[in-house]
Amino acid sequence: MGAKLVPLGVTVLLACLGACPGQAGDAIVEVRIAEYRYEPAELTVKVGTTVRWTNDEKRVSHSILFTGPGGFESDRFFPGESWTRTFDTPGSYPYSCGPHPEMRGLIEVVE
Ligand SMILES: [Cu+2]
Repeated sequence: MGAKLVPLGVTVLLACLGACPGQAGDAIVEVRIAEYRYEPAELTVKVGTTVRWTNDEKRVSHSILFTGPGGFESDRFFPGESWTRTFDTPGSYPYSCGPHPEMRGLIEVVE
């Protein structure tokens, strides 16, 4: 019995190493940052989702500055680096970039 369950668990784990869009909880959704833009700029995710922003620029650093209530700014992160946040509460999370306020994004977190 147990011998049959283990391979299934391994298969599920491998399948979700990247992103598991549309799956509730424990998923990672990627946002790429390039040419002073967040791509995608707007995302809707389920509660429990982790969003990972990756800096794909050549030389400029960026941050994620949440501008809503209780907002805060991430550390600046450089090309090749990433920053993650897990969203455990439904709501609307607008953000911009600390050093580049013209960069805008939005995470909508739903049940
Ligand atoms: Cu920036």
